[in-house]
Amino acid sequence: MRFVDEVEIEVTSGRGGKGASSMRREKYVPMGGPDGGDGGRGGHIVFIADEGLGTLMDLRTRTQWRAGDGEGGSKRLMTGAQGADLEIRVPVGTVVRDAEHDVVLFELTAHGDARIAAEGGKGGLGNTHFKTSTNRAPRTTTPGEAGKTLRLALELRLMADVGLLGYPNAGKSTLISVISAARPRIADYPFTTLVPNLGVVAAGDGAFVVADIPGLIEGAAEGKGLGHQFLRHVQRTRLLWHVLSLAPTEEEPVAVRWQKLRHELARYDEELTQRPEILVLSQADAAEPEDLERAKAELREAGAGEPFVISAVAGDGVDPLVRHAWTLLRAETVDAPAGPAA
Ligand SMILES: Nc1nc2c(ncn2[C@@H]2O[C@H](COP(=O)(O)OP(=O)(O)OP(=O)(O)O)[C@@H](O)[C@H]2O)c(=O)[nH]1
Ligand SMILES: [Mg+2]
Repeated sequence: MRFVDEVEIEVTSGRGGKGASSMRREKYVPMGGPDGGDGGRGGHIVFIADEGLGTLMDLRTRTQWRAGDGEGGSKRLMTGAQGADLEIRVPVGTVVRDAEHDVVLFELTAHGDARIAAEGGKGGLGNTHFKTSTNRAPRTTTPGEAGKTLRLALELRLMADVGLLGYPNAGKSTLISVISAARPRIADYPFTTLVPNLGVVAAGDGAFVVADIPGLIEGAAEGKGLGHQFLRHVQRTRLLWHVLSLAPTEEEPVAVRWQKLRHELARYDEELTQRPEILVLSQADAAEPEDLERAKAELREAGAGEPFVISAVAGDGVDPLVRHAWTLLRAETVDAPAGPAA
């Protein structure tokens, strides 16, 4: 599965207006000479990065885009009006590719970045340009240049804000399935999730993206289980949710599992252990109250943070977890780390 949002559109820049053919006519000026103005240029197709947009979804409903045509020139050297540029707003991080020739044209990397994908055709020349010593009254003009039509593939690499970590069966996929529209496979055997899933979680007046990856086990660095290979998907996340199950079937104490998984993280990338981490005690409905208290005490003793306690199945504790993540992400107290693309 690729974490990209992709859409193909066709754009056409505006045609240039044609040059005018006109002779100056004024009282007492018998041979006024040519005064036909140039045509206006056609409108450009412009892409603008807008941080208010998170996906390319809006572009799916419209596949043809046209900028305005330039107007023809007129007498008295009047240049025709420019065709209106067409602005297409896209999320920051959108890569624009010429789909026909499969070349990247540009990438919009910051809010407000604007790039022209297709220039409008040049306006034609009015007859004034063709005046020579031997031809003082030319009628020649040129038409405006045609607009350009391009097939463009827009690509946006979705970046997850939150990375889900945990042992197999911790309940990661169940959690993402109750907070987003993602429908990953869920089952009571380890390694149900074989490829990462992304879920978009609505929160407050916005949304954030959560990446669910296959469970990790001790020895992942040596390739045990599915190994580390999917951790690269959480490298660019800003926040980690470390999910620890309270189910009585877990053999090891919660704090031991916490430490082992942190150790595996460090072996993959030390920097990941510095990432803000939210502990999530899951499957609380399956635990006795004293087991929950013991788990919390263990984590405290091990120096872990205060956990959020949830039951994804019952829906308990999930909203506060989502709200908390949103507050952190929103406040940008957690910075986007640099790192290889997820
Ligand atoms: N009782 C209870 N069971 C849960 C809860 N959340 C998940 N489970 C069960 O735990 C098992 C594992 O859930 P998954 O969501 O597949 O776990 P995972 O962490 O994605 O597992 P892997 O993909 O194998 O790493 C399933 O049988 C779920 O039904 C919960 O809140 N309460
Ligand atoms: Mg799973």
